[in-house]
Amino acid sequence: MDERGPPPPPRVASKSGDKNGTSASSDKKEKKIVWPFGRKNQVKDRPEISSPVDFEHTVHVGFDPHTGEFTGMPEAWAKLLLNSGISAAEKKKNPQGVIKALEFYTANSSGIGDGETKFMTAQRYGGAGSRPSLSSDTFTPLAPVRPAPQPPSGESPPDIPPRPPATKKSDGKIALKPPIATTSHDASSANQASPATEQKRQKKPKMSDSEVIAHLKQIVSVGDPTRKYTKMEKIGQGASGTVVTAMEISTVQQVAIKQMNISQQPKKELIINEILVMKEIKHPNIVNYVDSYLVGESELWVVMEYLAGGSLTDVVTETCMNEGQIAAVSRECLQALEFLHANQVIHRDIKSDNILLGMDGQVKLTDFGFCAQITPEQNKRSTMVGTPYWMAPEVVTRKQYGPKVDIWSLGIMAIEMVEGEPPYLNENPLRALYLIATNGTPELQNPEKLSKTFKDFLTQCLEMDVEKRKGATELLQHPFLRKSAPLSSLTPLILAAKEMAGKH
Ligand code: G5X
Repeated sequence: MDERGPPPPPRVASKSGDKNGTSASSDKKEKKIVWPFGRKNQVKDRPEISSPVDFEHTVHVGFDPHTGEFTGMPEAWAKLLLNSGISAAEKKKNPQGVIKALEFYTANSSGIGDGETKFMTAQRYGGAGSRPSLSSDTFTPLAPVRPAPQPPSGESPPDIPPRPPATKKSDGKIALKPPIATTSHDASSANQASPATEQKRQKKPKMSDSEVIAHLKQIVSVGDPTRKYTKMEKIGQGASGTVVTAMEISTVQQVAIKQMNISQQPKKELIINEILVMKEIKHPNIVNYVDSYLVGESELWVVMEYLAGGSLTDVVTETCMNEGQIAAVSRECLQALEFLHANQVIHRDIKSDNILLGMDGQVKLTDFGFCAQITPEQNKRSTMVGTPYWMAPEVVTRKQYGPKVDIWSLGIMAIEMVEGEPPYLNENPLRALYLIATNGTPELQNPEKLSKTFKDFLTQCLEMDVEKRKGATELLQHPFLRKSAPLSSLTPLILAAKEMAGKH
């Protein structure tokens, strides 16, 4: 039953080889190179640079395969690139990937979509980045990275192995501001991205505070929630607001309340969307919407059920899960996704931070702040939304995408459950984006430690070809899920994670 072995050594591709990303040796292990931009041909070692690509007309950035230099690159981009740790060989291998990563990165940080960090739990995104370089003028950010690893502090509940610090190490690194949502035009016809088209795309007029409030007035409850709820205690804080626990006076039930300042929301449509969608949705694997209120001049409070077990992030960073437990969590998440996708909702920010646990092992998907409602006619989106490390390649490379982006992210989350963190978390964020776009399906640190059926499950989730990637319903039939342990087997993990957290 116990499959947790010793700590896996660092990942070759993203961690050990090239920690600072300055040497050119980092691509030696990358065998599977997929050209993610339209044509699906394999790129060999020898760079095969096709110059007449669309974006050249708009961006005017060229690449000279002989010098290995980009031409006509904006100074800000050149600066970022210089510090990115993307090697010369990598530039040659996938110059378009570099451009895509830069487009993505700058679009998400320099005001185009304006920075929208939303809620993130302080537990995970604690420390300040220690990597220098990226905080240039052009880069606003940069926030949240995981907290510094703690030395193993001895005893933890009997049979729960603490996650060894080696695999927890992701401190002091600069991470992309988690979740981002930039362009406002979903399903826009523009598939080619460039600073030029990007500017155009987002010309869609933003909703003003008063428009948003007028709209919200029609959907929220009337009244003063401070008369209904008491004992508010903060449990989370992010750029877009605060999450508190509270007690409903009439029922003595505990709830969670997400308190958002409307004027500080970069994408105000999304908060309306979150309420409209969640009002309609009820599922045992989804955190239940309870109520919402306008409070004071411009605050929106969203009341929801409270889960006391904390997030799956706490568990994956502090403990080692076995395959039975991973299968159980995966199944519960897939049930949520099957339901959402059947109801034409894409979550778009699946990651362990957004999986909440009940003390007896319930698993519930939360934070629909970035979800999208699709229709049969408009079933594709192109907004860049999500958290980079979990993003499907089709999102990073800015193609049109659908519900299967959630399946990819679930695959990345399954890697979190194995390794404690998503691939490339320690990379310079620009390089991480490049690697997602270039490498496609990430490699495991210690594949030999996983069962064949689990690896197959991961392969199905992390399939580059969206058409071939399985949907939630199909994946629920996967043999790996038959390994599921009872949900009650999660309780010791939750307790162990809480205990560990108490020590640091
Ligand atoms: N333990 C919940 C949310 C869910 C559907 C509309 C966002 C946090 C944090 C957060 C902690 C909770 C909630 C309940 C626990 C959050 C949301 C959401 C919705 C209905 C609202 C953030 N960042 N929680 N129990 N934690 O710390 O989209």
